[in-house]
Amino acid sequence: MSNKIQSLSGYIHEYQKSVNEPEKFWARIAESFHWQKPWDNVLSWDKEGPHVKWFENAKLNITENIFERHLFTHGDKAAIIWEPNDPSEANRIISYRELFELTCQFSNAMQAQGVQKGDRVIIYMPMIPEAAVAMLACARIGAVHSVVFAGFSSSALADRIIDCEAKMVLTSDGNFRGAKNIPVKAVVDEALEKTSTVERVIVCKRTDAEVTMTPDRDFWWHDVIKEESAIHAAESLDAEDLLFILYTSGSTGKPKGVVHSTAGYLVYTQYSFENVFQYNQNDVYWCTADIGWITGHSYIIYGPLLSGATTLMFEGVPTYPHPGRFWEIVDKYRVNQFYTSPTAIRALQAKGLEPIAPFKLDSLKVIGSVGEPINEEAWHWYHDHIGKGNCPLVDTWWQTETGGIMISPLAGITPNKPAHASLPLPGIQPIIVDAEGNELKGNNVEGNLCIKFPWPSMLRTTYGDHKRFKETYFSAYPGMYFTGDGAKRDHDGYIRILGRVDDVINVSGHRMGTAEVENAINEHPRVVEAAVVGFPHDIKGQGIYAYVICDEEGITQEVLIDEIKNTVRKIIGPIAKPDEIQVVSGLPKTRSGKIMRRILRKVASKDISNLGDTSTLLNPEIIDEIIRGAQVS
Ligand code: 7RM
Repeated sequence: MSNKIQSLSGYIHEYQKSVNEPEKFWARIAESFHWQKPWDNVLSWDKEGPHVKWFENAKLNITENIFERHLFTHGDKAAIIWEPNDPSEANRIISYRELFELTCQFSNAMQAQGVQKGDRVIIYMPMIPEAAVAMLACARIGAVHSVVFAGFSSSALADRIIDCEAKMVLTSDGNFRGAKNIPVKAVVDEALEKTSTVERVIVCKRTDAEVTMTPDRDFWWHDVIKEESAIHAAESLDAEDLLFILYTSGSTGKPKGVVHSTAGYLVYTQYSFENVFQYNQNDVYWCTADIGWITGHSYIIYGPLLSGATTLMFEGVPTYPHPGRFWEIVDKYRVNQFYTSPTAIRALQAKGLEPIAPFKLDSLKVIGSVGEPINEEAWHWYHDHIGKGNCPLVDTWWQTETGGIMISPLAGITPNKPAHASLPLPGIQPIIVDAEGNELKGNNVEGNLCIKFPWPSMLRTTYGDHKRFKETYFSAYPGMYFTGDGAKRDHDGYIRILGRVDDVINVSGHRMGTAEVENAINEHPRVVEAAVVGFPHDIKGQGIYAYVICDEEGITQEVLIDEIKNTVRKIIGPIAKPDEIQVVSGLPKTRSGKIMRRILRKVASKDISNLGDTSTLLNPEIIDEIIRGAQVS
């Protein structure tokens, strides 16, 4: 039943099998799940499309694999432990049986409100169990969920609703996050002024904030479930039916809807969860991500629940009401596997050792990192002070597009090497290529990271735009998936991720497209042109640095900069707000009109020792002005 790898030699053996006979390998892994009808074909791969199908023509429902498959053995086991933002409020512990009933009941409610198989449902909710119920109920009835991080602005929310033509929005009256009480229903109302497809809004009561309810459109969660039974037969889905859409930023244009389908995602998230974290049946597992990101989808909800695990869901933030909050929770529930971001680690590291001192942390067996490169200093701090030197640290590299963890140590099995994502999981064939696409074989090489063979949880398309999918991921190196990351294979064959090589910046583990931030800045009426780059930031990994050309007449730079920051907050959300804005009179451009970002990146990083060749610039004199401006700002 279990597909858990037990040793390094076991890993090497499995890996070999997965590369030599991928279809046979994945068929064996997939056998442990519940299929309403088996597949005809494990993999079909059309390189030209490109089109990938896994477990073709199989029928299943992912929630049957979470609930029906486990109920007899562990119906009473805790599925979700929910810890509220405020430690003085009561927690909730929800068994598999209870979660099943809540899911069925909400499935009935959504259907009664007109949602059918294939319809898109937006989930814009805080970290409360109902958000998990919302995702699972969509999956149960075959609706396609698209979770939008509840920190995004109304216009970012509207863009996503419009792109996927959502029929329903699930939200709350408000969100508690640290000391903040955020009125999210009002954000939804504002977004819906710009959209036309949403027929129903279901509002879950959380903060008791005053909200406006639009008649015939808005309904309370507790009202719509009242009359519904807790029994619901799962919809029969095709292996390749859409499970969800999740929007993510790229180097160009608006965020794109990454599409994940049912069967492959199920198989891969469960397999990778069990193996990377080496989960044992009585363990308590905690991932601190938000369900608005892929990490929340795959490793708070689907991977753990498919494994019958107890998954902890935390509503709050690391430093509220005190900087020991994470460690207090670890001790309270005796958490065994803890998975967080380098940004959280660096922020807590900056608070010193005092906040950790009151806590034992002796239940921890595995600690994990995700979302951005973890620097060696943070790695060691995490390993020594949280893992107490005896927990394997899994540095997991993966992406929204990959659906699951691709390159990572397996806890306690793969020897730990600081700041190295290390080795690919079975079934994953990463290669490092040079600019021309030649594979750089052997060790001690550095280049761009591609994946040369399909894996079950890979994205199938970008919603409504297959051409964009092909262009974004399969055109740089035809026939291969290009990740957008640079990587190095060291002398031992261990992979180290070097970060993005495209115009994507990673701020606190959140992906931002420079073009997306530039477009938001350009919305300010006084902005003539903007160029955005990333720069190294002690806590956030990268910060956002914007160079703007503005009409400054009758306004001080200070006010202008404040206004521009607010424009970005309004258009995208607080996470995209630039850390630095420098007003300039021009931008360094090549004769073909392209902004020379390399120079802007160097100046933003305060590294002007070697600006490289600037002879092709149309306006080389601008560099001195930019350097001078950067040093005073
Ligand atoms: C899971 C997630 C993806 C981008 C990716 C990388 C960066 C993620 C690591 C990492 C170094 C890691 N999905 N990234 N994990 N870089 N080491 N362990 O974060 O779609 O939001 O971001 O994040 O650049 O391309 S994501």
